[in-house]
This record gives sequence, structure tokens and C-alpha cells, in this order.
Amino acid sequence: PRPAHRPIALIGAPTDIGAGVRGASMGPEALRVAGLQAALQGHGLQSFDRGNLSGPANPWQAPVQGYRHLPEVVQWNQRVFDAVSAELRLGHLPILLGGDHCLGLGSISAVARHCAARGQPLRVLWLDAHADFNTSALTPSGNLHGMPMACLCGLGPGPLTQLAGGMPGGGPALRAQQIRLIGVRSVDPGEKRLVHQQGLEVFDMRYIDEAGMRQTMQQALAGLDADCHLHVSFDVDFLDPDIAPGVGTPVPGGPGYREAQLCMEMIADSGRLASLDIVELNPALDLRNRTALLAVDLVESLFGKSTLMRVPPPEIGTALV
Ligand code: B3U
Ligand code: MN
Ligand code: MN
Repeated sequence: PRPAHRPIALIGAPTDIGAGVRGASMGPEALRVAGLQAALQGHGLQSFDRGNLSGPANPWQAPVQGYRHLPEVVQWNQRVFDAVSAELRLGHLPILLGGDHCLGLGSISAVARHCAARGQPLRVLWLDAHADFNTSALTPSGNLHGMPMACLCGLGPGPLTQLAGGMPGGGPALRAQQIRLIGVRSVDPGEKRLVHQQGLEVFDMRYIDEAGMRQTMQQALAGLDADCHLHVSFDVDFLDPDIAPGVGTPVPGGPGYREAQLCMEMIADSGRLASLDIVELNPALDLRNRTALLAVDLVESLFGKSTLMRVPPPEIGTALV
């Protein structure tokens, strides 16, 4: 069956260790309170809640050589790596409930290792207002949630680029051609140069405004092999802060409700979604759990809510093939 019909494993990682604002550590609980598991079950999907991982507390220290909390970030990511790897081995679809986005490193490293071992192609959609492509030399903050993409591409400190021993061949977890950044609208100056230099495919907000979400997603999903593993790393600050205020680093001008729904629906239509991160939700900054409820609504679309029984109008249906 489609990977999205596999049993789903929810893995909580309650930490804000890589963030510049406290509160993302409450993300997993807010998503549970918003009814994530019931929503998935409502679509006939089997799911297990694995509860929360544990890890070091947030010492709230200044950066050391360009990194804040590097040892703690390594520990959290090792635990995420192990938990995600275990679910993939069981044939489950892992959903990582963050936590801040530094955890995408552990999650995607596990996915990359799993795919490499099986010779399976992998594509990563990084939905985010930010590129998360900083290095210790470029970062304005030292916050590791601004660096996971770069680390996954091999640019970062050894313990993170070689997490859990690294890839079989010793190379980076990801190559630029496997990644699509979507929704980007805040990139630091040095980071901008690096993203360009690495040749990442970026669908920034200007592109989405000009081409529309439909063309953006068609391009971001183009050329997926029939057996491709599709990983979605959903930073909730991807969404416009007017609809999603519960994030630590909001940036105006993001996708609105309808655009975000279409984005998720088109990913669902690909039939290839096989792992997911939901990160950067910050309940301390939210309004009556509104952002968590929206995230759950969008995740329902990601798992096919609105595509059930849908017959596309012929002219659109043919264009989509
Ligand atoms: N690029 C900035 C801000 C940032 C990145 N990711 C988030 N914020 N969430 C930085 O600190 O690297
Ligand atoms: Mn991010
Ligand atoms: Mn972000």
C-alpha cells in the first residue's frame, strides 16, 4: 500500500534546545491536546503514540564557538535518530512531534540512512520561512535550529554531520538535489550565498506569489520515482503568522490557509509521504492552541483528508498527470 497507509508512530521530542525562544518544548503536548491522533484515526489510519523522548534540560547558555548548546543538541538528535530508525525498521511512518527544528537533523539522518541501506531514492520537502542553512561562521544567533539543513548537507560540526556514525559511504546525509525548500522568506546574508553555492532548489515566497502554490508543488514534487521515500519537514513558521501565531520566529508574508491546504493536498496526492516532522510549534506564544489545531487540520490534509473520493475536474486532472 501507499506509505501513508502504514501504521503511524507519533514520537514526542519536548525540547527547545536549538531555539532562540523558549516554549517549543511544549509542542508535542499541544499537538496531542489538539487531537492529532484522533484526527489520524478518523481517516482510518492506525497510529501509536510512543510518548515523549527524554533528553537534557535547556541550560540557556551563550554560544560557544558559534553554537548554543551543541552537546545537548547532539544528545537530543541521537535519541530522535534512534527512535525514528526503530519505527522505519518496523515499517511504520514516523511523525516527529517537536520540539524545535534542530531535531530535523536526527529525524532526516535516520531516514537517509534507512533509504541508503535499501537503495531507495529520498526526497525532502523543507517547509519553512527560513532556509535553516547557517553555519557557525554565518549564524547571527548561534541557535542550532537555524543550521540543520546545512548539517544534513555535510556543513557543520562533526558530531552532527556524522550523527550516529554517519552514512555508510561517509558522505553527507543529503545531497542538494534531494532537497526542496518551500516558503522561504527570511535568509541571513551569508546563508543566502551558501544556499546559492550549494545549488539548492528554493521556492521562496516571491516564487509562490508569482507562480502560485499549484505550480510550486508540481515542480517540487516533479520527477518522484514510484518507490521514492518522501520526507516532509514542516516548520510551523512556514505558515503566515496571521493564521499561525504560535511560533518563536514568525515572519510575515507566508502561505495562508488555502495555499497551505493545497500544499498539503498535493503532497498527499503524490502518494509517497513516508515520514514527517512537525516542529517549532510554540504553545507559550499561541492563542488558545489555535496554531496546534491548524497544524492538525493541515496534517489531516497531508494524509488525504480532502482527496478521499475526489474526482478532479478533467482539465485539471489531465494537466496534473
Ligand atoms: N536565520 C536565523 C533565524 C532562524 C532560523 N531558523 C529559525 N530562526 N527558526 C538564525 O538564527 O539562524
Ligand atoms: Mn526551521
Ligand atoms: Mn523557520
